[in-house]
Amino acid sequence: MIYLRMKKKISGITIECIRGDITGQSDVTAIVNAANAQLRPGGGVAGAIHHAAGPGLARECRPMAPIMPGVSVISGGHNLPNRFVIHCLGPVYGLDEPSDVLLADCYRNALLLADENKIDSIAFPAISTGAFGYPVEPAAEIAFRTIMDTSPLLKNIRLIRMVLYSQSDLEVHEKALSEAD
Ligand code: AR6
Repeated sequence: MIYLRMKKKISGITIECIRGDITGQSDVTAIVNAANAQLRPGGGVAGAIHHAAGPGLARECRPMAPIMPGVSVISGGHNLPNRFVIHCLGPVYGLDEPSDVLLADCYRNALLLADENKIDSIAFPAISTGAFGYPVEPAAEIAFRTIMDTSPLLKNIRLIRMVLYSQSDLEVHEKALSEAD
């Protein structure tokens, strides 16, 4: 089967979706962590990132915690193949309100922080759609709408990748990306 990677270009920035593991994105400068407020390892994406990065990541993050929903902070990549990790606290669906605004804040703040740090390429997981319970369809629409709206402000980022863990999440995101403008 020939697999075509879903891509779109806006303001000179390539936006794409792939199926994969966020810790396996060795060709991007920064990966985004779907963090907890304490910036501790935890499960899901955060567990995988801290496991791959090693204990130095949690040590570096400790003084920056706690963070509020929608906020992003930056650290080094430690043993990851990426130079930086941007840690975002997504909203817990139905608890941190307004969830849609807070989820959009995550994507916007992560992109602006990356751009300030002269990062050229960044990979995101589907923030809040795991343990935090955000339904994947609206989360995908918010992610791409915010990425599209923020892209014209970015001076350094040239690649934005969404990394989806399951085939069904990939399909939902491909549809949302094709419909976003
Ligand atoms: N690579 C890419 N995507 C992944 C990976 C991976 N290695 N592992 C899971 N996903 P979650 P949240 C998908 O729960 O909802 C943690 O315990 C997963 O299928 O990691 O923001 C933290 O400590 C889902 O679609 O993040 C926090 O307490 C998406 O990534 C809390 O969970 C996000 O799932 C954060 O919850």
